[in-house]
Amino acid sequence: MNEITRRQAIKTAAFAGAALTAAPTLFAQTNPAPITAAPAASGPFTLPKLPYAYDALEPHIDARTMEIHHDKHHAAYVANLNKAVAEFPDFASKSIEDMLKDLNAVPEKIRTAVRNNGGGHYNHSLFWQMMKPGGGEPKAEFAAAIEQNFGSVAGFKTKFTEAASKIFGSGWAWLTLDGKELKIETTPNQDTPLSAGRQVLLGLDVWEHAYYLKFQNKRADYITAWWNVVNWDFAAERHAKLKT
Ligand code: MN3
Repeated sequence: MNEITRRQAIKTAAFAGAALTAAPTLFAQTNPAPITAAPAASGPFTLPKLPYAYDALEPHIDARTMEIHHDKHHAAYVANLNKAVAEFPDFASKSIEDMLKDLNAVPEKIRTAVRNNGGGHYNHSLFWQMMKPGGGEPKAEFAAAIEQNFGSVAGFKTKFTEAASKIFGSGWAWLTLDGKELKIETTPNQDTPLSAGRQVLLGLDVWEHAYYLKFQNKRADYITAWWNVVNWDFAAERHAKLKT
């Protein structure tokens, strides 16, 4: 191999290497979320896989936001939750639901960490399932329950939107189940209605990390877009299963 050919070969190899490095980011836009997306976080809790591709909710929720939200933010809650419970092996075998249902039973040293990171893990695990490509409208029994509690589905959407819009700073808007009754409520930070004895049927993350890349400060536009990807069937299944 002469010198010029050799240099050319090195250049070509370097270029090919660069292209390979860039490839996963490009393909991540269209392929399902890789199972190994989470940083290695040892402990009892694991990051659930997104139930659809990062770009599945486009154009309403953008792929880049979904990727960062799931792979970075949710993964960080899982890692920090594992870190917190590592010191308390007996306690660490509890389910996340049991921990959040009774925060007073959580060792005081890690109570805030479990409330924030455990809440973050629980809320986001449900949030991914509360959305789906194509969205739709509530059906049958669940639609009837919404009508009974809020007058109409449109009336429910208006009230929920208003509640989500008014949250000061970071938090969540929820449709919750309180016995048989449906309620709209909000929580700050990663607090979850489960800690107050209510089951969530539907939730909307209004932390800026959920919408800032695409919508910047325009939370109202994000909420409007979100209604197009609501997984009503998931909420209906929870309603049927959890109502008492
Ligand atoms: Mn979030």
